[in-house]
Amino acid sequence: MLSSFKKLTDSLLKTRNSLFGKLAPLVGGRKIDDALLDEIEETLLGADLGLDATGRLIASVRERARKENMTEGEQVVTLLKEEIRGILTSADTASIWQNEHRPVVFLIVGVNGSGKTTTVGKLARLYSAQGKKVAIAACDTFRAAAVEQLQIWAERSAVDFIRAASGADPASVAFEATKQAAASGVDLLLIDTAGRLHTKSHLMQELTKIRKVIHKAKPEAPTYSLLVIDGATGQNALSQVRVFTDSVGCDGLIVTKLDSTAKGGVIIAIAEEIQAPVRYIGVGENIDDLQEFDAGQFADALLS
Ligand SMILES: Nc1nc2c(ncn2[C@@H]2O[C@H](COP(=O)(O)OP(=O)(O)O)[C@@H](O)[C@H]2O)c(=O)[nH]1
Ligand SMILES: [Mg+2]
Repeated sequence: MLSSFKKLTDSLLKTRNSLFGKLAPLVGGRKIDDALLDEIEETLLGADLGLDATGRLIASVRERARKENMTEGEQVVTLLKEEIRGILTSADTASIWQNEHRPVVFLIVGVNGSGKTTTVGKLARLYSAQGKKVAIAACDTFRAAAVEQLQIWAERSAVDFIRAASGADPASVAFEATKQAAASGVDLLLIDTAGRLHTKSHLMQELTKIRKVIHKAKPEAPTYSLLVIDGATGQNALSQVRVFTDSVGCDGLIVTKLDSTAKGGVIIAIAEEIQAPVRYIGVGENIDDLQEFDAGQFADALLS
């Protein structure tokens, strides 16, 4: 089996190519000057680091190069590595389990196709393998196929599956699922929801309602709204986070499909501009391809 770091490094290949694959030839044999910094800035923006993080990185590189009397272009790469490590922070996801109340509820939200259902399946595997009693509930009640897709994931990890009659109101499914999970000693209840465009306000209100009824069903249950973002979304990720945060709150992000995009640098933009931490990352389509986000490992994988 691949080590998780090797898996991460492999999955970030495209992003590494768009970032360090471009930086290395750029700085080779050059002196650090305004022209070089401008070109580096363009490369960072092109790798989806976003305006804020890019601005901050270029400013610190300029400042440190001056203070530390650096003149050689190659030295910029080392500086950037250190500064990017400074921007990324790890969430203390392990502390979720320190709350003694059960079930812990993960409400999985996001736009269509971002990877919610797949991520629910992966989370079920991750935590059932750690000995936790996991249940999955399907609040994506619009499509029968969506419920079946989820049931298959539940079977793969042999976890409980709480299903609703098709066409049932998503909030009532969430309410019943939370009650059932609490009554049957479930440690982790994963609630999958239908994809929704963050621009459709009635759908966003439905999420607010789902969050409310979970609280009503079990007020002490530690509940986390986790927003799933397709890593290939690039800068649009930031506006998705803002809108979802307004309706349902955002206690963490899950960035998926890092294995198939060159835009993984968006995690740096997110870390710079967004309060909510990245908690998990998707690094492939298989059930084991989910990792707890580790900022140090990510920076190392990205920049090596
Ligand atoms: N390569 C890759 N594909 C992923 C990942 N996560 C999800 N997918 C794929 O993205 C597509 C949509 O996933 P799905 O979970 O149905 O999205 P949902 O509409 O948000 O529930 C599927 O084809 C998944 O296999 C990932 O981390 N890496
Ligand atoms: Mg789905």
